Amino acid sequence: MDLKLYLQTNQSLVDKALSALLPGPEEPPQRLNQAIRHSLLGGGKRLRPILILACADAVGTQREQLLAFACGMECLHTYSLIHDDLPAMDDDDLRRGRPTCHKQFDEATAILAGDALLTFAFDLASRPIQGISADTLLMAVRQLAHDAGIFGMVGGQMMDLLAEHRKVDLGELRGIHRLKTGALIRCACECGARLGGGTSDQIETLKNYGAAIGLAFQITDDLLDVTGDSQVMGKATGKDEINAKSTYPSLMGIEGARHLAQEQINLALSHLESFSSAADPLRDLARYITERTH
Ligand code: GRG
Repeated sequence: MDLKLYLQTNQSLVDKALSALLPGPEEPPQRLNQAIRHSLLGGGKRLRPILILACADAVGTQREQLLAFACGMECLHTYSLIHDDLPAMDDDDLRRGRPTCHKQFDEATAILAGDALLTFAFDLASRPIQGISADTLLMAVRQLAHDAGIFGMVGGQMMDLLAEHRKVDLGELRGIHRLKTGALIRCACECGARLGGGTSDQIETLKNYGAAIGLAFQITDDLLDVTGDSQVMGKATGKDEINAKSTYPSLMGIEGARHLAQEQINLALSHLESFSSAADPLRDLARYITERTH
């Protein structure tokens, strides 16, 4: 399988759907809609929506039906990036190779763009899906709310902020990232499998696959902050060291962190053993997680 082509095709599928689902840039309030489009349509790997589609494919469904839900997941992810970039949090100037939302517009607009994307995410995620019962859809929407909020990403972000300028051990670091980064990636896999009509065994297995790649993704993110090229990544690098942040490379060394990431990829691949070649994109995506350069 040509993963580059697979990613390009699916990124463009998600990009087109997002652009069509969002209010246009000239629709009022124009400033809000332009800020949303600036952040949402300005690049991004679209990993989470692609995982939703790939997990649905692995259990066998009409993936087009899941596009609105997948776009909702990307809206939610983008809201988290906009808010994370604000001066009160990471205070970043560059995201996805463009000025961050508050730099391009202003802080109030960026806060509102994030809020609007968070709520629009649930508008999109709760749209009816042909062949999927309202109960099943409700379970997926509830999962998304759970993993995005107190018990997932937002909770993890709070723990991460509280851990700044203090050395944390590997156990605590893993706990933080299981929520901050891992919850949404795991949720994408679980929801893709559920809305794709998977059996409860398949849903559980793909959730475990998601947990493993989620950890590998965060470790790679930490590694890229040390070894990555800010030009290629479209954002600042070297920030963890400046902020004296505990990361996988700072706690285990670069080689130790690479080894742990590889272990998680192997674990993820082992979760796919019972799946047919329909899960090949998931196998390639797992490998891509640690090989990516941005
Ligand atoms: C502000 C509620 C709130 C949460 C923020 C996701 C997050 C929590 C912060 C982002 C900071 C960060 C660098 C986290 C590490 C992993 C991560 C989520 C990276 C960005 O995701 P990618 O690489 O980004 O999928 P693209 O731009 O490709 O979508």
